[in-house]
Amino acid sequence: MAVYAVGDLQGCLEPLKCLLQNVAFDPANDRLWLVGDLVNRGPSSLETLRYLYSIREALVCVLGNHDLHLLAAASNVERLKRGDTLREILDAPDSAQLLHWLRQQKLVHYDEHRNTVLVHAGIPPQWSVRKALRYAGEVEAALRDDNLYQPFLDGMYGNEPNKWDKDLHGVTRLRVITNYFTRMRFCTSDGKLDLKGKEGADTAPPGYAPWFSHKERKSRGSKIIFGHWAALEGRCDEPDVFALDTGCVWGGAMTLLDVDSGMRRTCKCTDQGNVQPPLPSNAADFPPPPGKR
Ligand SMILES: [Mn+2]
Repeated sequence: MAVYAVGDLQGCLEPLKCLLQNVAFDPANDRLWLVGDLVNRGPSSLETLRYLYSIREALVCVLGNHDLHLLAAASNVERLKRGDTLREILDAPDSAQLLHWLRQQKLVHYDEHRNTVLVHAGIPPQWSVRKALRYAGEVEAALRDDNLYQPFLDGMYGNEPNKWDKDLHGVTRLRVITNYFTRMRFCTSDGKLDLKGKEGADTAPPGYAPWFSHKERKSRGSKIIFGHWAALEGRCDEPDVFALDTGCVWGGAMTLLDVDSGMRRTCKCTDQGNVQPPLPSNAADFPPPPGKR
């Protein structure tokens, strides 16, 4: 059994299929871990979700901000924004089934045997993996609970409070937890969030740093696989932290990581929505072919 992790799909189904074909992925034996942002902005959000549902027994998914945005839009908490490609999901005859499945997914997954964490944005420096799992569980329970679901979505949006406090309660508490796991890039060493910056790791505001680079980070010692931060272009200086969002939907590539060997592969969206032929395993190190950028 092989375990593969793939970066943000954002409704790009063809490069995902290219990658899975490339490694001869077998849903009956292998496992596919997804870092979230399964849908939105890309050309095939509905077909992506349907495909994932069809292989759901082989998947481990964590939710990203775009997945939560879809749930919020479906519950009339948020309107669709310009550039969103979620309408086709909301209008689909199997919408309820797909959204119900999405609600059952986690915010943080931990593989004990591999000592490896899967999360969309990251783990804040002040939390151990154990604590992160406990707090993620609070949001996961709210997503699954018919009584808590709507109040959670109603209160989910907002940048405040910008820092964790264990005495927070209700939807305010769930909002901070959700922001850490699905939106964080820069924060202070004690977990104060800056949710504005989206550029590269060297663009942190004074006093802030990428969540993974704080010396005091309590999740050190475990491997962490994450997405969300396309401006990193898949690069992260921390040896046990794996950045997988390589901006497929923005004209970059989709990245697959063999979790046990560390081997990476990429497939790229082309302008026609087609896919390049399979690339060698170290393809991320090769420059793009002429005329593709
Ligand atoms: Mn994201």
